[in-house]
Amino acid sequence: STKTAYLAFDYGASSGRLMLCCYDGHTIDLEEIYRFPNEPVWMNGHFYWDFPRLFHEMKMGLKKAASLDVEIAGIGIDTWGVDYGYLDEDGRLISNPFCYRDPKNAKAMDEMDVVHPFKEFYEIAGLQKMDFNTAYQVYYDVQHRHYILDCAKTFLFMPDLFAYFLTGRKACEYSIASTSQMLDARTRNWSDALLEKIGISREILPEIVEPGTVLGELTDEIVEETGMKKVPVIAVGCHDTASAVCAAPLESENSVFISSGTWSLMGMEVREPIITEKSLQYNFTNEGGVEGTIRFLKNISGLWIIQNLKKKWEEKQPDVSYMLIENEARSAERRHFIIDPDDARFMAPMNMVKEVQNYCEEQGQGRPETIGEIALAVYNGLAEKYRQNVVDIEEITGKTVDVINIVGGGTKDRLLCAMTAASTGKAVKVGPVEAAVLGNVLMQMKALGQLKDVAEGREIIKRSFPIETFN
Ligand code: LRH
Repeated sequence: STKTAYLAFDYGASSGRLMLCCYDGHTIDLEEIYRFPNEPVWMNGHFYWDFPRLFHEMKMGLKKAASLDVEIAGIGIDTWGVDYGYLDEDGRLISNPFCYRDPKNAKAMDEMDVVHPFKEFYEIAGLQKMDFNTAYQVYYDVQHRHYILDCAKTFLFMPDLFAYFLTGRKACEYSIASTSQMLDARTRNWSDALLEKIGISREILPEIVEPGTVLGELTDEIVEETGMKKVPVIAVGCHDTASAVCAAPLESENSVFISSGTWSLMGMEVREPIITEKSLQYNFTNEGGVEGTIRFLKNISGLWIIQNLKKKWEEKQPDVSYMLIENEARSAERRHFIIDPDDARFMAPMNMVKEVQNYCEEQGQGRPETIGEIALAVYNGLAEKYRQNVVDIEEITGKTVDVINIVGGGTKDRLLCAMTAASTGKAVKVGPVEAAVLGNVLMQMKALGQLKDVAEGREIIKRSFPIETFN
């Protein structure tokens, strides 16, 4: 017999996956049917995403799905935030999108700061100051690559680009657009005042659609090429973090989430943006969520540093696994090392091992030497960030945090989960691992009338996946 299923594409900064998700009226189950690497390409001083390859992989995934004995009800796409591309008048992609770790961003931010103080942006967009915010990247295009804007007819974010090439529909989904620093956080629409400061024309910005909007069906060409049926593509919470928070089994208004992966996105789900002197001072962000929510959070560099340490260690010791790193950190001899994971030097260094060692030495901590000591410096740094963040959230919102829900791939790091409970003194609930994919599916189900709302979806998640508590 055939089962009804949903396809969720989840693109992360180092790999992408296609998951097949089946709902039987009670629980959801997931199966990874296709996975591929996503490596930014360093070329002549810039980092680019290899968009045509990523789109090719998308079609390979669809081919695989078409070969299975399942009825596909919908397709959803979520990706990392902020990055984008331009289409020309014939709908062709003008240039490969830059990767958010591109070094031009820091320069662009400094340039824009001189002309337009950050505060003017914060008051409207309510976004944390990060040099990769789309606004700075677009400012760079305006100042240094104007030839691209001269022939650009449409601006789209990453997930919107994929959806466009699958369906022909040009739209910007709200949650991904909310990472741009080009929206008014209160009206949830493009801010003319900010667009003017950046110098981008409103005309190339498409309409903003809510998570849960059916964008359209696969084009005939895609149907022909992949063997899929004419399945609808749905704008879900297209920002991976929006999808992850959508699936986080938050139990009260006092719950804090950490969407843990390459980044740690830590904050609260609230009804209205919080844009105050304090939130500005503490550098908190207001991103858009599903069902009209605001994700009031802080971007903290997450397991990125550990991922890059692992890559470096693997060069000499191919059997270095995350498990080994965790165990080494647990039993490290000297335990005082600590870094600031958000220091810009850890954004894209040539040698992460040396970067961590040098940081500790420069800070007068001595030099961590073993895998365990170096990894522990990072874990201590993250746990300290989480602790401080809880204090800041409580001060800004006036709420007392009861539980921290950790979701996403980073939940597999049990040392980090345990250290989070220890450093914050809060109860920590862990799971599900596949939060972004699940949030993606919930919004498809909602769009197709299979689900009343996210609250009901979160109940399904609690029934379907184990949630573990760390005290
Ligand atoms: C996490 C994430 C995060 C930021 C960063 C660029 O994958 O989406 O929320 O936006 O990537």
